[in-house]
Amino acid sequence: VSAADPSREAAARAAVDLIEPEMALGIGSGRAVWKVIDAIAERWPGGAPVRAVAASERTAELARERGIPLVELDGSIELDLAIDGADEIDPELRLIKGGGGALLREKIVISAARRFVVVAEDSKRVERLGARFRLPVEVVRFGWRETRRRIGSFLPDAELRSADDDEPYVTDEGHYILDCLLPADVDPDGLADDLARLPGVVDHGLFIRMAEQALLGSPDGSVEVFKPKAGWELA
Ligand code: A5P
Repeated sequence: VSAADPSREAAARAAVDLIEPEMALGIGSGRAVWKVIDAIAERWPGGAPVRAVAASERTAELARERGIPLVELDGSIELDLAIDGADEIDPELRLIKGGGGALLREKIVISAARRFVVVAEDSKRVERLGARFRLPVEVVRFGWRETRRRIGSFLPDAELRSADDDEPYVTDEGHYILDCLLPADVDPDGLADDLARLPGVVDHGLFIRMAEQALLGSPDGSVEVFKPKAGWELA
């Protein structure tokens, strides 16, 4: 599924230490959480004593292969812990996610969980969101060029994401993704509100005041538990 990366593997092992028997888990998508799935299977070779909701088809497939029982978000289940990766992490533990295209389901799964822990390589830390990564914005296909025009009033550089065959990339929920360059002076909180108000925008890759901590792995196998500064509150 993914190339070996000691930073990612260290973070994944640390995440498994947070899992207790009988927990209902939310499992996101991406290389780091796929390593978490491997680490769960190593920890409980006879089958993990947990239930999990998967945020992407790929994650669901891998979880099934590794013997992790899957459940649906049926409106009654409350998840004890969501574990997911990130593309960028800023000093306030605000995230950009969606590099793998699963941001919408990821946000739904994370929102259904009491706690959300990020699993990532330490190299995902940035001083400001957008420093290295474009912000994915998921839009409905109908009138997407008009939606892009309207997003352009605050994010003028928005590229339609392509799949390997050069056709537009389509998410698990059947939408397109616009990858948007963030201006250096962007206010992520204000931007999240502006995007949420636009018709045609389904969701965006800003995950703000959602994570309680990030487990950040380094190439030497060490893991830093990163929490935002005091005075900061979960939404
Ligand atoms: C998937 O859509 C993303 O939100 C991932 O969580 C993010 O891209 C991190 O993925 P990696 O662990 O593969 O870097």
